[in-house]
Amino acid sequence: MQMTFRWYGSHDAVPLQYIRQIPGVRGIVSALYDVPVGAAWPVASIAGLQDRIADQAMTLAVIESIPVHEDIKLGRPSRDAFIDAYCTSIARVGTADVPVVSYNFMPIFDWTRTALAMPLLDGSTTLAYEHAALERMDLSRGTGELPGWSTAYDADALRALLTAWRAVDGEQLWENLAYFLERVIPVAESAGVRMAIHPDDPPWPILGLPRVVVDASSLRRVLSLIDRPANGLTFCTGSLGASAGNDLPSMVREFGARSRIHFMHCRNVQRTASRDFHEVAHFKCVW
Ligand SMILES: [Mn+2]
Repeated sequence: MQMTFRWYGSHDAVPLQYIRQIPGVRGIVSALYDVPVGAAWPVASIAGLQDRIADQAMTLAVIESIPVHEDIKLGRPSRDAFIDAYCTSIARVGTADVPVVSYNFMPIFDWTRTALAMPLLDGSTTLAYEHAALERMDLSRGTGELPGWSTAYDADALRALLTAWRAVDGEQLWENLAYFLERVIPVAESAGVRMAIHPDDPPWPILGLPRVVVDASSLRRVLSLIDRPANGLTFCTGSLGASAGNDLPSMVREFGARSRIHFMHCRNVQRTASRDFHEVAHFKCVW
């Protein structure tokens, strides 16, 4: 196992030379943040990212993520061109010797929270999710109210997307994921790249949108879509741990024994109601 740390590129408040100081961390998790979703990643940009990381005596260990275009998730006819571009990115990442790519298959939004700076007793702040507060949000003017997504979609764009998603239920989303993996996994395999799907965060439907990668049986189903080593998991303890029904140790044993956990997110969450939680430190301090 290799310890890694996320770096959000040159605008990250934590520079690479600080990450280099964390004991045991020599691998960086990053992405190209200036490539539009759906476009193939330029070879020179991948190399440039690797060079910046190598300058600090670390390596680009995981790409998180190459985002999946909404047309692929919706199963629109235009998906084939976007899947071709995705495969080009995967092949180029493999040529650059980056071994793991994390991605997710969540409709419209990926991670969702209702507060980005909830104060904790020790003076720190944390991300929080309150399901009723999310469902109360007025998205008729776009994503302005949604923390972390305030500038993502204006009213027209969001309305069009929500309308398109009304025709796609959970089973159709599974079909669209299978279609994507059937084309991407063989390319990843021959490029030496392991794909690692991130579970849905939070692991339940939100805002009327389906979410299907949520528990042990759905992770099994993902792996069975294309039963190859290159089709694996990002085991996110924070996402999966938000659901009380998920027995994380048994899931790690099961999927670890199958060598299909290619990447882990080791976050901790405190559940405060069946669908409410906030992120907490790994070691609980009593003040
Ligand atoms: Mn995660």
